Amino acid sequence: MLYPQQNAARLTMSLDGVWDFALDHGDPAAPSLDPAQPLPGAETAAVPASFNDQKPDRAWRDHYGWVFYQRRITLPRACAGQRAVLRFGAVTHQAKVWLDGEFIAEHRGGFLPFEADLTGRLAPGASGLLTVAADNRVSHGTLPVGNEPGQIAFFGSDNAGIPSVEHAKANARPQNRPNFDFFNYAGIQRPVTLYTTPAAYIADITLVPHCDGRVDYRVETVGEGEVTVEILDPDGRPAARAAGAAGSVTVLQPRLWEPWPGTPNLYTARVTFGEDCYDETFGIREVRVEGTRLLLNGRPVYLKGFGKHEDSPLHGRGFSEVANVTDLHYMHWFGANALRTSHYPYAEEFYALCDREGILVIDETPAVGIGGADGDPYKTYPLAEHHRQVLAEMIERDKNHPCVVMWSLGNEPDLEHYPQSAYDYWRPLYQQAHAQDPQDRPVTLVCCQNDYTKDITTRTMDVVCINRYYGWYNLSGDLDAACAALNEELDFWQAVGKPVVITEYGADTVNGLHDACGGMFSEEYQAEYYQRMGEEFDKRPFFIGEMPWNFADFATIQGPMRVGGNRKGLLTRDRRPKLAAHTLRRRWTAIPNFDYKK
Ligand code: GCB
Repeated sequence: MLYPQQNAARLTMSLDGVWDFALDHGDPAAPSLDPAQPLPGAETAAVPASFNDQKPDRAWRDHYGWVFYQRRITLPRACAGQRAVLRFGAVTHQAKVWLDGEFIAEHRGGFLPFEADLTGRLAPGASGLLTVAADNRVSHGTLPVGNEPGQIAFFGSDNAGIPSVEHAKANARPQNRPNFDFFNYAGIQRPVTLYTTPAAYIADITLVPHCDGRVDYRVETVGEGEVTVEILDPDGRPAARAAGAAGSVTVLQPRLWEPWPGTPNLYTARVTFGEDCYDETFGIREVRVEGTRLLLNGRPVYLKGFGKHEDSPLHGRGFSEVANVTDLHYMHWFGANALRTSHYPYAEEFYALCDREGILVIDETPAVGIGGADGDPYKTYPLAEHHRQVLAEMIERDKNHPCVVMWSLGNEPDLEHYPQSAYDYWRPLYQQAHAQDPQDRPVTLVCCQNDYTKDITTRTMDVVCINRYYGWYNLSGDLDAACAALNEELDFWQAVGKPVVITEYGADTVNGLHDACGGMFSEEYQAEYYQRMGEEFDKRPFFIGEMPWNFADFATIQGPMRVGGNRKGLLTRDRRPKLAAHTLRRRWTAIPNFDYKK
């Protein structure tokens, strides 16, 4: 799916701004306000953003079910003869859209884009009433997963004996019970755009670059016309040309895309088709796994970076370009080169930024929270089809980004209690990712701290990604014991013979809390924790990446272990470094991207 682009053939009109807004207090089974009428008692909400924090009111913050957004839109007369499309970057978690009361689109999954074709529905020069309903409910049938109403569930607490945030809310008023540790922000969280294309148009572009300069391409079109493709080099100079909807072009002396502080060289495929044109940016780079190494452009790369969230004050999970740019500049400050889009696909604009800033991305589906206290989730949760859909949509959306070097099928599902069921569920998703991705990137699944000897799924991934909290949720405060347990586990993975990345490890840290003895929650503990863990990672050649949890403090559901959210950030939520940020910065600025582990 192409990102909306303003160019010589296409017009983009932002619909972001202040919209009318109303909570729907009706039965959440279906939206109950009349989409053809002005919203009764409408308030205001900014788009894009999560609605939850935009008013100091528990009714907004803790709402359960549908909310409505509304505004008028106009298609300029200048768009006559063009195709007009309405595009939502993401509406969380489920959306229904009406124009003048006519139902025009719906979408499940709160972190991926969808469109509605307005051609013929909205005449050039006319305006209409656009109404969007968004449902924030999470359940066994959504990704991310929520606990069902009435069900007693303790998030994480039954999982290998790790105590975590308590979410037992059975028999309480209808409310979301997320089975995940981030605030269930919702609403129109990403940009809304009205864009045009010529009537015959370019529908999609697929690019598969190779380090020898060959670029395989495929252009999907609708209508009559001829396709041409011109490749522009990173300086904007013509580098190769081809005609036809599919084929190969070769760039001489290709300038490869490399992570920061190398040069993330970006080429452009300038595609024309009749009246239409589109510039797709790409990088020439290859990624593959060989033995216990992850090879980028044929060289063993070491991942230094973070598990993150889309989370910032005021915006909630809403798209914030300034937060994204600031975060990537902080990544450079840390000497980091990688991140995981924990625990959902991020806004498209973020990947474009990572392409440009040279950040390696593990791109994750919103499959978090599969498992709990109530039996085999793979037999009882109605998820498989939806999971296939979001994986397909994510790969479709992100397939051309050079920054994306791995797909993550999900985060911390139950892999231990029903090992065969788990394998049977995840295997087809692994195969789907490989079959669907034109660049055939490595595929992983991020596994929870568990009895790794029982888990038969993680070891079948291309890269083993482990979340481990030795020294925090277990062996709390005892870093000697934590290092010993980590080493015991690493012996196990060494025998498996795959590359291993630690995709989460960390310690909640209250900024400003100091302790001469380095007790838990203090800045000293966090700093010592990362120092000690790093020393252990360095002893293992197959250990090819470290991603502290988390880049910054972030909002969560309320719980006895969350003091104003999850405090494992290396930065505070308003992006100020804690003591350990300097520890990591010293470590990472001394670790090269390539050949750190041979
Ligand atoms: C995890 C989860 C992450 C949590 C983290 C924690 O394992 O993947 O979503 O936030 O632990 O801090 O408990």
